[in-house]
Amino acid sequence: MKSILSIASLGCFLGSAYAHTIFQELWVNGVAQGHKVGIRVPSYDGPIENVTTNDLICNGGINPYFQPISQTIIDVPAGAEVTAEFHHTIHGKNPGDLSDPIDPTHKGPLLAYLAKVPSALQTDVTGLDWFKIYEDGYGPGTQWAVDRLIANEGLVTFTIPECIPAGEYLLRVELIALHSAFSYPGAQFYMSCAQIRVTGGGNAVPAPITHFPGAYSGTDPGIKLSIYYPPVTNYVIPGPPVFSCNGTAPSTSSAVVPSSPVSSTVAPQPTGPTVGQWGQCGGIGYTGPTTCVAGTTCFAQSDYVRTSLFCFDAG
Ligand SMILES: *[C@@H]1O[C@H](CO)[C@@H](O)[C@H](O)[C@H]1NC(C)=O
Ligand SMILES: *[C@@H]1O[C@H](CO)[C@@H](O)[C@H](O)[C@H]1NC(C)=O
Ligand SMILES: [Cu+2]
Repeated sequence: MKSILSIASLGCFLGSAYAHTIFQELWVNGVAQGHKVGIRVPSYDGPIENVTTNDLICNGGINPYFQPISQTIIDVPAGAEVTAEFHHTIHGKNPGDLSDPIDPTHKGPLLAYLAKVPSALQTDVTGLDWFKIYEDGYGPGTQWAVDRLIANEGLVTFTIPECIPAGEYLLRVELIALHSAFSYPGAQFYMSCAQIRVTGGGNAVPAPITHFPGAYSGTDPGIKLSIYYPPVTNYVIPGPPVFSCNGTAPSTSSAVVPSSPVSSTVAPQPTGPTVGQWGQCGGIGYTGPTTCVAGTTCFAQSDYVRTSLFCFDAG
């Protein structure tokens, strides 16, 4: 029960309840469009964890939409810079909340997709043709996209391609938290869809097209992985490559997937001390041993205990 005491010492974090996040405001060329305006925001900040459910499209299923759903469509000139603003709860920025915009353990990538729609206000979001317009994963160094989001106080900025046809679109901005992604389900998907009207534009046919659900699988290397051990060296962002008006450019993160030569020799075993069951094996500021004793896995047991990792039973 010693482990319980060490967990209890994290009490200052336990009080912040769930440490999730919501994309809840859109900026266009540096101008904020209003809190919850033009975005289908869930009223609860919990994650979607099932990659085959329709809730993965625009949220709002198990996390019912804030009511009334905004009937605003945000005008966005093609080629504009847009900024998605994330916060821990639907109530917006809270500088006193250590988990705003998201708890720092919730490391992972940020992605954005567009789908052209007859009406950005249509309620049915199934069966749409999505293309990816932005992704940010891991690196340089050990920085995740989420680390950059936190440093930017919840803001992530990217460009709406200047060549896409004018018209109404849903803009799906997504954060994937990987702190529990060592098994599936485990990765946490946080997304909202903004309702936009692209003006100007061109006549490009965006590609490749993907679908939600369908874009992700529970076995994708970017969805089922341990981000703690072995250290991540080459994170593969899930989903298709990013569409670019210059032609589809390979993602910087996924371009260098090693063709892992299979060796018949036994993989080198990590050296150094082994952490016993329930022992601490990682977390913010932790510098001790990270190898768990056989039969246990290093992870944060729940969102209540997010800032330290312990060797829990692998099963
Ligand atoms: C995931 O969603 C699909 C589609 O709604 C459903 O059939 C399946 O049971 C869900 N899986 C879990 C583990 O909830
Ligand atoms: C596309 O072209 C623009 C303008 O030349 C350039 O700034 C941008 O970096 C290019 N993007 C890619 C992905 O090659
Ligand atoms: Cu969370």
